Amino acid sequence: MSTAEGCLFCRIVAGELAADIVATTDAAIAFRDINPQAPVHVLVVPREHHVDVAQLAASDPALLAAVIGLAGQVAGSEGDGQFRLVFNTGPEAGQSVFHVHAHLLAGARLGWTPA
Ligand code: D5M
Repeated sequence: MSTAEGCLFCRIVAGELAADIVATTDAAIAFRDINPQAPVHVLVVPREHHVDVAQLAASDPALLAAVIGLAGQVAGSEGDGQFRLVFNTGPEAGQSVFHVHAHLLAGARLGWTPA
């Protein structure tokens, strides 16, 4: 399994840092965002280190599908199955942790004002 030294989410995956974990699979884990932007705000993270969604899609599309599948599962267990997924990709898009993660947002009627 590929990990990156000093990566915050690799440390959560490894159990070195605490997180509010809501679901796990062999491929990915889901935990609550520390700074929630919606009633349900869960991060879905592949266990293996990949920098962003574009790199993950290019190198392991099945793993990306596993991340999205877990997000759908959590959306069903945390709410009514309606949800938004956001992959911030690059600093200008708001990415601050460079281990790919899907933001699963749900639990309310969501606005649409990214800029
Ligand atoms: O999203 C990175 C997200 O990660 C941001 O919404 C805060 C969240 N975050 C940072 N540290 C933690 C811990 N320790 N637990 C849970 N959530 C965390 P980005 O799209 O990269 O800006």
